Amino acid sequence: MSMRTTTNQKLLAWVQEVAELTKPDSIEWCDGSDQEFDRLTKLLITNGTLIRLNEQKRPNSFLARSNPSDVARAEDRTFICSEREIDSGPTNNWVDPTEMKSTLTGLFEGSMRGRTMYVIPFSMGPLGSELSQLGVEITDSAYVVVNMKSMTRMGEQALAEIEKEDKFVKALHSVGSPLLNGEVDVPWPCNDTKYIVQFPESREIWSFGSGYGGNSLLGKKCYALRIASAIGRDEGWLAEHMLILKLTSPENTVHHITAAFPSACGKTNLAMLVPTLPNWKVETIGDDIAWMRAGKDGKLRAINPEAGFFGVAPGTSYATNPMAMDALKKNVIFTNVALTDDGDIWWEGMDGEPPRHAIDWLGNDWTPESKTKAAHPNSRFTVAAKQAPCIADTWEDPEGVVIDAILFGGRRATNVPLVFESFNWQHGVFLGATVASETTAAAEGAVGELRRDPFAMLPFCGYNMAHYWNHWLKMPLSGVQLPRIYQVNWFRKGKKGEFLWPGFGDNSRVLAWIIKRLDGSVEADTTPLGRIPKKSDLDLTGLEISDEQFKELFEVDKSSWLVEADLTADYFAQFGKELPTQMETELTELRARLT
Ligand code: TSX
Ligand code: MN
Repeated sequence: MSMRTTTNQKLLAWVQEVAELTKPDSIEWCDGSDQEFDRLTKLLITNGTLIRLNEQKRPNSFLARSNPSDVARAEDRTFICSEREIDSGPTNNWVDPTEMKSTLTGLFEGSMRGRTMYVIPFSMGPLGSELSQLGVEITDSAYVVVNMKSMTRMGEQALAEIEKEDKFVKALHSVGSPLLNGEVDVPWPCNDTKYIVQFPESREIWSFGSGYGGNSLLGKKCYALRIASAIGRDEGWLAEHMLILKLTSPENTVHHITAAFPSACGKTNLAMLVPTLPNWKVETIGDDIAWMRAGKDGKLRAINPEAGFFGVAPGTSYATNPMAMDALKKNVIFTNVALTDDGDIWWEGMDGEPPRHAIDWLGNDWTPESKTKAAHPNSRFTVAAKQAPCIADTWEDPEGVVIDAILFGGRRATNVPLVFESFNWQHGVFLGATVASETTAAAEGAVGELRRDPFAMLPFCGYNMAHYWNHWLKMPLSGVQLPRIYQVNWFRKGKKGEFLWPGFGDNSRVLAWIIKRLDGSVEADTTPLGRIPKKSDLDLTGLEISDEQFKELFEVDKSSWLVEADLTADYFAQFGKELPTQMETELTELRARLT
């Protein structure tokens, strides 16, 4: 066990302050070593939190089953506590920071009794990179510690950086389940009262009551998106909910693309794409978050602040994402997937036949005849990015990679073409601001309704969404060389409800067209929405896509787009006078192009 503490007075004082408030039995400073990981996984197995998987089939891998009430991020319990309510904005929950601190102090009072308090120094981004940011998570969950080892650069070296820089984000987490009077622990401690709170001005995170994912691995959504977006606003850079991929053409030209998609659009699949176009190659820089700023060369450069993938398991297969499947062969923590009789894991959508029998995510017997799902739909894998065979050798470049194009996409059965190019930066920002998915199940609201997810940042923007759009609109003023912006839609359907585009590896055809546009080697056709490919420029070799199908894929129905423009006006209205006038201008110009 590491006995090191720190020479950093700020950190030492904060750890002491938190310990006095939360009253843990003991304090451990995490060093991020393999020995620490082994010790904590053994402890978690003893406690029933983790099950060790079959060492032959899935070496050094584990299954956790959460409390059934703690299976996802808690958006209605997520708060942006800025000093002024207007700086949180209409799409975030807001409480006055002083009031919230007082509520949280009450909840954290004695919340770690009977538990160990872990101090996790971490770096978001490669250690020592000028684009990276430091943090310390204090948590009473050993499950959080072992997940943070894959998801961030944590431990000894991060602590050394913190001591050098004397600057870090304070991220405090408690499952909110003290063990009083020698009470025995449960496998997944949590609390029905949950608070996921960001203080953007003081750059602090307080999370209470949940052990799951983005609620508890505070480097990810809370820091790398909510807090970092506020830092980026103040410092002139971008913290985005975007994958980063490296694309190499048959001629060996290299481009980098970032892409923002709402959930359930297959972001990780795109980040790890295996192109069907011969001799094209996609390599992964990141699958979820991009931090972007002007490099010394004046180009927009991006890093992936994370060190691992926390991916949705169901639907991941050799058919949809072979690279992810190969990354998951060893050293994985699975949460809420099914356990097979041979000590391996299974989830819906995996290749081949379902197992004849399994233990489902609730710990109950399951067979293919069961009416329930074996794996929770939001079940996850946690794995180090370096294990993916498709990881780019430049993924940890401290300078970041030059971004050539930005993609926005949603899940749209209607209206939105397979791909189109924005006319300019401002128009591209309008595309990002209006991104939506069409609801597909009654549970999501009326079927076919537009659910807006601007920049895929709706639950992740640490300040007023309208101010965030303004921040994007101001980017050209910095003089940075900006990428072109595209909208894509893999999900358009034909009249019979069939997908018009094969998607997956064939999306490389769309990426290849984008590269031709960037190189200036092809003209495009202009529509009211933006610029679309000429049929001869989109490489459809080997696909059976008729002229009729192509037309349907790219059709712009003016009357339904005028209806959509009205919906956009309604959606913009909630931002009141904070809405940048450029967004009004773009909507007016769209309507003019449609009439
Ligand atoms: O991830 C997806 N991508 C991006 C891949 C790089 N999915 C899965 C979304 C849920 C996470 C897709 N689903 C994509 C896609 O491009 N496209 C579709 C829709 C689709 C589904 C199945 C088929 C075609 C399209 N075809 C057959 O089933 C044979
Ligand atoms: Mn995400």
